[in-house]
Amino acid sequence: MAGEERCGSRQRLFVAVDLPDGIREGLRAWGEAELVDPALKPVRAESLHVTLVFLGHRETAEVEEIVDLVGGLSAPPALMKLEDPITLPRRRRAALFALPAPSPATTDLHHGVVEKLVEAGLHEPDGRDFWPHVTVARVRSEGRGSRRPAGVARRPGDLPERLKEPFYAVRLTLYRSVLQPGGSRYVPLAQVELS
Ligand code: 2AM
Repeated sequence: MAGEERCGSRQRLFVAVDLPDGIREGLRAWGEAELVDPALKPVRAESLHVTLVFLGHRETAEVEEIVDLVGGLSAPPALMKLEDPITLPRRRRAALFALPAPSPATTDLHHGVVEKLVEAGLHEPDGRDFWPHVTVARVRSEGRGSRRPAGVARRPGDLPERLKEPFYAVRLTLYRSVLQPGGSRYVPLAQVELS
């Protein structure tokens, strides 16, 4: 994905809420059946997450401070649920497929983490509303010099009811995004259990 690579010595960071293993496994099985259109690049099961705060590219000294701050956070488990896939952007050709993940607890957690990062001078919010979601696939570009997303003929079907039951997210992780052949890998730099 564009912009995933390291910029000089800087690292691309984000804080995420991890999904329980059972949910990731369910989404992997659903994705194997539904994210099959050749235009789709499914997100690997181990990389599925809800982005809590996107931090962009950061210098090494800042990365250390962010690791310390995130490692010292505490919060209760966040109740959330997943909804059927939607496409973004809404009015143009789909560039990604995501599962909305409505969760007041995760929204509270987002505001709390943002506040702590801002207080520490480690983050400037972009002013956009927080929208909890799980990106399950991105769409390849049409190719031949065009960056427009390719058309998706076989759109993913709905989630099974089992995957729409509420569940608790139990971990918060600071990730570094590293571009590798075959897609970005997310390397955990700090992790806290929500308890
Ligand atoms: P997405 O799931 O909506 O694509 C790592 O790239 C994570 O950071 C992804 O989950 C991605 O969210 C999120 N991300 C990437 N660029 C972002 C941006 N400019 N603003 C907010 N989140 C971003």
